[in-house]
Amino acid sequence: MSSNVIDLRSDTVTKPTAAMLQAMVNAEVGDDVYGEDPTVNRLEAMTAEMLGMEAAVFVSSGTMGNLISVLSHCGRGDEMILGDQAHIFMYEQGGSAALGGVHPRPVVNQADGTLDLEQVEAAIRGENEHFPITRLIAVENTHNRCGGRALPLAYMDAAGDLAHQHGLALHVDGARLWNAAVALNVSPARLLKNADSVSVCLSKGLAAPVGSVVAGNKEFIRKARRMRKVVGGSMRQAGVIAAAGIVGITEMVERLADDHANAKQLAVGLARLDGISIVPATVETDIVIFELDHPVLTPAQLSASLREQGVLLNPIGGKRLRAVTHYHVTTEDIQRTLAAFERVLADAPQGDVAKVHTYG
Ligand code: TLP
Repeated sequence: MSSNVIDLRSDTVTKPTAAMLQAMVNAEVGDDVYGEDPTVNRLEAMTAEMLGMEAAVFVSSGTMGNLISVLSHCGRGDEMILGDQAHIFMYEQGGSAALGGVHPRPVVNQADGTLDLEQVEAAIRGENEHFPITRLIAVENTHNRCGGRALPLAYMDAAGDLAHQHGLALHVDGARLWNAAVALNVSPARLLKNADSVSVCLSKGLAAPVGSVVAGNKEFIRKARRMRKVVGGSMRQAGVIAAAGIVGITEMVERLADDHANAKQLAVGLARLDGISIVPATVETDIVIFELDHPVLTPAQLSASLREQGVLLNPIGGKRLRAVTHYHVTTEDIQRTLAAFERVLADAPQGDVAKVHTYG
């Protein structure tokens, strides 16, 4: 991306750091299907330790991490309870249903990204031949579509307790668990104390080019490795990319606090603009979701006009748009972004909606 474009579409757009590129060049590699890639082995061991889990497996993406986790917990016809705004439910092509026959049971996500645990408990199936068998509860931390909210420690503990009381497993879509840990000032391992599995991404805020890690107990990871193989996800000299992941988990976690501060600054600035609504206090990490309430401009038009000003961000349905801060976004970029918003909103026609909608 040219240095004067501010790309707020996602933290997935981050490019590897110089240290990552160096580590990739120097990576010791081997055939990982034989368990012989020392760099992959190191990434898996280090990540498992950071997450307080017995074992881990390196996968190509967050989507694959969630998929093989769900397929390792659930068989065909089993049910998984998850949020109606969960990435697994919204954005993964229903892969666990399509490929694994796992039945999703969505519960409405609350604004803070949590699921009401009473509703979750009510959704757990009793013994009855009409019903699928509930096996899994999945939560997302931080919660993407709920604006990057960090699910609090007490909630994570309670969700695990509830799952275990009913003989279920708790999976955490921790694509941005690192952000949650930094925002809550608690270790990732502590956040996951009651979780049975987690998928964490290396390729979002941590800026590694590729990859996610799934962690859990040894037996779960044994199954997850099998599932990775069946979905075609086993890699060979993957140490080349794992090396960047190691730099990510060792050097790039603490700095996420800078992304959070920039996101907050963006939210505070946006809240001052007519036609934009957002409550800055709800911005806890790197994701800023706001609503456009303008007589004429649609989110798609706002996004297109901002693009002309060198600012990229995504409409995400209804009146909502999403901006995500990351390693390549500076505090000065936030000021430039806010200035671009001001220009676009000032230039937008203020005509009445009825007239605009009469043609076409
Ligand atoms: N999310 C992407 C898009 O798919 C929406 C983004 O730009 O935020 N879990 C969560 C919570 C995610 O936000 C994502 C990516 C994933 C899983 C999937 O990760 P990848 O893209 O590596 O498959």
